[in-house]
Amino acid sequence: MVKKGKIILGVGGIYTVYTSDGEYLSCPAKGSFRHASTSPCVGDDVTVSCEDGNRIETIDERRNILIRPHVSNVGTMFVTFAAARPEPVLLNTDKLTCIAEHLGIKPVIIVTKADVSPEKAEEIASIYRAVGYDVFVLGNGIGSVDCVREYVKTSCRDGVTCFAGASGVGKTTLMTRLFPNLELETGELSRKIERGKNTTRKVELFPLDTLFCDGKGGFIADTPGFSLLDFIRFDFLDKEVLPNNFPEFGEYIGRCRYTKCTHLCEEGCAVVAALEEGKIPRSRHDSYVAIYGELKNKHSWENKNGKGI
Ligand SMILES: Nc1nc2c(ncn2[C@@H]2O[C@H](COP(=O)(O)OP(=O)(O)OP(=O)(O)O)[C@@H](O)[C@H]2O)c(=O)[nH]1
Ligand SMILES: [Mg+2]
Ligand SMILES: [Zn+2]
Repeated sequence: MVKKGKIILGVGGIYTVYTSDGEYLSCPAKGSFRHASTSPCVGDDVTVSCEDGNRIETIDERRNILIRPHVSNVGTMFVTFAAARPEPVLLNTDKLTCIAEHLGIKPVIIVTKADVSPEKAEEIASIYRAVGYDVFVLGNGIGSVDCVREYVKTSCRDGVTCFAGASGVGKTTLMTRLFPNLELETGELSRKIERGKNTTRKVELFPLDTLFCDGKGGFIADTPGFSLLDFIRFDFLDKEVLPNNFPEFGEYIGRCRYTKCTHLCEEGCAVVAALEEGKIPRSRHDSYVAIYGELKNKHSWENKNGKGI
């Protein structure tokens, strides 16, 4: 007999699979995955054979896969950053939205710790509202966690919704406020360097039909934050397609004087003109220029290696 399900956790080669009948199976994967180019990942839809003990036999084709957080079949990414403590780095946020756009994932912006710096929180939120993204501003006593829960319940039922953001921004705190029964561990910031301490150490998916008791599918994942220092690799994209991952450039691309316009600073560039007229947020174009520079400097052999962060 075989069962279909989704990998929701993997620890030391043992995977927890949530089956289509709402059962949790704990099982290893068949040995041959060790030699194959594809090995099981949290988020994978799999077949488990149930003769002589449970074993993952096959992995369905993935819709996408992220390297960090390491999770597949993502439908929505909650790009999370704090208004302060740790200080927001918009370039990293924009790298995340780019990665999401490139992989067909819907980015949703979550600004946390608005209580610490309300003006900064609003300033940043307005940038991403201008891009056209859904934005939530939250903090102790600010914003509504109920609205986020309702959003998850109604708009995040297709695939996996995962948090992504630096350590210490408050991803687990928000997960716990959304779903108090989960009892997840949160951590203080390091007092000296005001960075998170990587409190969350694994990606674990929670089935939304168990959280909302409505049988409508979808999963949500808390994830380990990355430290700002190791968030550098960004080499899986070609610079030619980079503008497509900035949706607010969309209506201007194609209106530039030169067909090969890079939209960095050329004469007659419609994107740069829109920037100067205040129609494109400056920080977003700054990120575009910075990411373009990184992609230009990479060696061509590097860019086909991976698809994630
Ligand atoms: N003032 C304030 N503090 C917050 C808020 N959200 C989270 N914190 C605090 O920020 C610290 C880090 O929160 P976590 O939820 O553990 O952060 P995380 O993003 O899960 O961090 P990692 O698991 O390391 O990736 C904790 O001390 C939280 O209490 C907020 O909205 N306002
Ligand atoms: Mg955490
Ligand atoms: Zn241009």
